[in-house]
Amino acid sequence: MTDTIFALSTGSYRSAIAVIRVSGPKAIESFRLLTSKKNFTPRQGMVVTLADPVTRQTLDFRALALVYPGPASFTGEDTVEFNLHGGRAVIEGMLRALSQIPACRAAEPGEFTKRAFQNGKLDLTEAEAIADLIDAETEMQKMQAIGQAHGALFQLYSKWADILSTVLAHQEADIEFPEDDLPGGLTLTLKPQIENLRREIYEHLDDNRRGERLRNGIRIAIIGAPNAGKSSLMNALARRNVAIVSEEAGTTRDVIEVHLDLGGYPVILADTAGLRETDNNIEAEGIRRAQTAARDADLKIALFDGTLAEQDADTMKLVDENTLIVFTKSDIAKKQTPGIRVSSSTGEGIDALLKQITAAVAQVFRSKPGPVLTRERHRAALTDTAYALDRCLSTQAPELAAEDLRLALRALGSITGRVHVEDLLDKIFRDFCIGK
Ligand SMILES: Nc1nc2c(ncn2[C@@H]2O[C@H](COP(=O)(O)OP(=O)(O)O)[C@@H](O)[C@H]2O)c(=O)[nH]1
Ligand SMILES: [Mg+2]
Repeated sequence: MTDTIFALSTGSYRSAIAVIRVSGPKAIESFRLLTSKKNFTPRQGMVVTLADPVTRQTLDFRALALVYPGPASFTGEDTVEFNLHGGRAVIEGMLRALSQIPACRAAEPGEFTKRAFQNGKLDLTEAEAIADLIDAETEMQKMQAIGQAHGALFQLYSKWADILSTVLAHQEADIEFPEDDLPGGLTLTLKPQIENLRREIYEHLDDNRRGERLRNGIRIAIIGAPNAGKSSLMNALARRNVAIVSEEAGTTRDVIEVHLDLGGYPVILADTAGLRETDNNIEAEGIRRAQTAARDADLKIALFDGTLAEQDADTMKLVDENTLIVFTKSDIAKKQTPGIRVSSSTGEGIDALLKQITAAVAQVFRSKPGPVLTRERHRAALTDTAYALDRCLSTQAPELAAEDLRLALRALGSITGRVHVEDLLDKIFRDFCIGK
């Protein structure tokens, strides 16, 4: 018999309300024990006084309890939600009382959602989307998570799995009842479907990793010579003093990062050590880190000191098509420079620069419509699927073609956790009238 699990579902201690959720075969009994009520109205808030079943001590007064009998609950099991007063002692007392009910224990991280998956309430991509929604810090992260939670990926992958399983069924039938001596491998009439599917998968994979980048944040590195004004610009963009500013060259050594929300996109902005030749070991390590940050960045902001006649050659070497070129210290620069001019001292050009950065970031995500894969896990499984289809299309043996289709289905099914090849074959052959 499964354990009954419970956990505090709301955030940290001390809030107006705290929600404790209980799920499993003993959930309804826990409601009865703690409230001394015999009856309940399903899915309707009930005002209750909670008392420790053993000591009869009051745990909370005028709490709210909701009972969701399974399977019509999030986990699919009997579930009870207690809305308590959010004080530390109330919560601790309640958790202790629950832990003393036999076969009840504290839930492990993610265990409610795991049970929802195991009971067929959602697929793995939807479960991952719930985690992403809870972690979402910006609007676009939220929208991506909601799209996935609504089953955007699940529907796409299920559609592909249906195509694959139908083709596989026909291939199996052709092996069982071969028609004359047609060429080997995948049956000719089935080929176009697999070629289309394979193309769709490769197009879906060719997405500039934007789903993963949106989950993890877009990396932007500020690079430039010592004293170009990198740390000053970082502080101006972040609107707070995160990096030390000094006229002493070589002040910044570690890569300093701030998280920004630009137009709903999550951005990790990194200030780096100035690029130059140095004998100082610590500074040299800082410069190595700056170069790594520049290499890993989705976008670079290359700073040139607007008061200098020459543009720094080390910085110039790192400029590519994903680089914004910015001239600093416009308040004291005499020379008229082309491109973006900013002053971190007066704030001139900072808003314009922010707009340009936001536009460049939005550009990264501009793309064809349709659901986006959001995890390396999805990418790896889809790559396996596509490779299996490559092999399926090139083999000369019908049995090997069928085996490759089966491998493709299995890889695809591992993304949603829903498709099991054997179940599918059973299902398909049941309405296939093969015993004719
Ligand atoms: N007048 C003026 N001075 C600036 C500006 N930005 C930076 N500085 C000065 O330039 C020096 C180097 O700045 P810092 O931000 O530490 O440069 P970093 O080495 O590239 O990080 C400091 O003395 C700053 O006060 C600016 O926009 N205008
Ligand atoms: Mg600096």
